[in-house]
Amino acid sequence: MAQKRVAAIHDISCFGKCSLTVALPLISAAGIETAVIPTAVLSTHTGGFTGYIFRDLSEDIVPVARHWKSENITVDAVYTGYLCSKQQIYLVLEAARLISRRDTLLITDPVMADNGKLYKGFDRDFPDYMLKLCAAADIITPNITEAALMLGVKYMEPPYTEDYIKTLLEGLYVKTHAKIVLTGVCFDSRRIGAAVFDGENAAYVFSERLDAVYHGTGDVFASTLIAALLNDRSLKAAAQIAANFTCACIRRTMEYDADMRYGVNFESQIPNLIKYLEL
Ligand code: PXL
Repeated sequence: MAQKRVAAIHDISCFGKCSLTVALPLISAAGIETAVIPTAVLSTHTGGFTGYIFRDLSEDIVPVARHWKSENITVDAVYTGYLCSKQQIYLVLEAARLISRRDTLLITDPVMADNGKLYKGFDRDFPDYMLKLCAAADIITPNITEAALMLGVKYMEPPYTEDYIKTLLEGLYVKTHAKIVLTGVCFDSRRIGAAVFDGENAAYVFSERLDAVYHGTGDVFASTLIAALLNDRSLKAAAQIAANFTCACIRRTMEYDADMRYGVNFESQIPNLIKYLEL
């Protein structure tokens, strides 16, 4: 069988493991070719560093895809993450269209917010635009904040009720018709994980809830989910692998005095990812 290929469309944050510097090693380690379309280059991500330099690559997004198309290069999945402007939403939709076949999956992580707040640099109406991209996607992986912002529903602090989680899942399904993997779901202080919704049934996957927060764990989760999906796991099984792997990365990082802005030590856990995937 031919090797599967993903196009990862995110920024490159040169320091502070997230977006492409997470997606590329993790998906590649799982045996999947990972082509990239960088949306911007930043000296660091925007979460806690000051004075970062930023180069917008918007004008190259569609030409890269057009070139691939002229070379008959298509992909099995398009994985979109952090996008830095409303205009990039439209550019990414066009790029995805150019490099997709009928069976290509569009997986959108609507990276823009956490802990009830939009990330630095986004206008208040950015979630309305991200919702358009989610409506074109087959699978979306919002966290609770992103789901609440796209729906205009009040953000709640954890622990959650199952009613609140179902309101988010059903609301997003009505607006996107995508399968949903909602992250950051927790009903008690011991476990955290994700809700998986296909429009009919909600299933939950959990791992241990650890008392530490690091940047980029959403990208670790989504990249691992895609790595598992393209290795023929069901969405629920892929979400369980992603939850376990993300937890293992956090646990390893907690062993030393790590700066939360620097991201997690996922490199040490790559052998475990390969084991979870039975590669
Ligand atoms: O991990 C998400 C992310 C990706 N890229 C950039 C970011 C963030 C979150 O803050 O700033 C540039």
